[in-house]
Amino acid sequence: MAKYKRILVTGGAGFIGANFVRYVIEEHPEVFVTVLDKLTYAGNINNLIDLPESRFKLVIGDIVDAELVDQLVAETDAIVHYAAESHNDNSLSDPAPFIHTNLMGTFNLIEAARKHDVRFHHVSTDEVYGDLPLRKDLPGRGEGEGEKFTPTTRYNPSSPYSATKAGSDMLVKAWIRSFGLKATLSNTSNNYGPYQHIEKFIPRQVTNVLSGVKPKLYGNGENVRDWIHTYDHATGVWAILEKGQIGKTYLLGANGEKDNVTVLKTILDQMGCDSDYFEFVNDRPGHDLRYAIDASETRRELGWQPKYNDFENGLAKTIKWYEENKDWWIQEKRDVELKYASINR
Ligand code: NAD
Ligand code: TDX
Repeated sequence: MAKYKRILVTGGAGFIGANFVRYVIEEHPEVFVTVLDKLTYAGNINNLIDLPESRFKLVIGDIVDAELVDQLVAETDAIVHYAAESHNDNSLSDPAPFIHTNLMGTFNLIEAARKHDVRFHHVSTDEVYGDLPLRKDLPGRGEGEGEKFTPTTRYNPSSPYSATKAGSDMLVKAWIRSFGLKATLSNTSNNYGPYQHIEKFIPRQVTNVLSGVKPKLYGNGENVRDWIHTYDHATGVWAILEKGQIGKTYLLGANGEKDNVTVLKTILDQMGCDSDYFEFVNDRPGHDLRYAIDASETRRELGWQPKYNDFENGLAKTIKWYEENKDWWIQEKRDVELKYASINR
């Protein structure tokens, strides 16, 4: 039986939030989910439209709206906070919405959680730790070695996005210590899977191929990301909500380190394209080199295990989803690419 029967999920119409809502509705029949989502460009009502009305409600609104948040938190047992401005490139061209949502929004939610003494889970990113050196740059280090992020790694964010996520983590940590907020945090590596906005790396390249456009690789393609399937992120957050220790930070990752050029060549291979069917474009300013998560403590303590341990298999399913759900992304494709073209990326 689930510990919390009424859950408020912020950002539940976005990529990871919607996958979490779908997981809860499928796997935990006793739970009722309320989604609070502003439906920004990244939120999509179609991510939830097929879910049963008896199990969930969508409230369209801003997490910065104190009155609305207070009202919703008063009638909930736990909050899982996904809502955020989430794209690094956008944070470089216009940081203001990141300050609004990631900082002011989180502040507003933890104030309401404190007032109503409600359990709070804060969803964050490994980007708060900054980046790690590429393995090849480490003298004497080979494949499978090199430092990874742990829950005690010093915060060192690089972009406006990651700085606001770091700030939101700090707010939650301060509210835990100073006000006894019943909160946990999770810092997770790069997610992939269905319903991811086509501005992000994997869906952008898959939909480029499907649109007859060459995929675009930033810089030299050597940057490394540590991929986890969004389903595994959902089960990890659920395990923390149910069994996590109040006040603690948990790292979620699936040992999925790959450099961008390798991921792209796997996509090209799986989609039947030549391995050189892509172009290098301008690099992202301040582009983090490498992320890598050490999730061993989370696995040990909570007994959580990712299901998608075979990245190629998870990627193939993800590609198939974009192939089968063209209606979901096709209308936005032109605008997303025009925006990238304006910054030569
Ligand atoms: P996303 O951009 O796909 O979705 C964000 C959702 O939040 C959208 O539905 C949007 O409408 C909503 N939202 C934005 N501003 C809002 C506001 N002011 N009020 C209410 N709703 C608002 O993002 P995502 O990739 O699903 O990321 C979700 C969370 O997970 C974020 O907190 C992000 O920092 C974190 N995270 C993401 C990744 C990743 O790889 N994408 C990895 C680790 C952590
Ligand atoms: O067209 C592209 N070409 C390219 O080479 C795009 C969009 C990206 N890239 C590179 C940049 C990164 O090295 O691919 C890598 C992944 O890029 P993104 O999908 O933009 O993700 P990233 O910047 O790593 O951040 C993601 O993971 C951590 C999420 O967007 C964040 O919300 C999360 O916190």
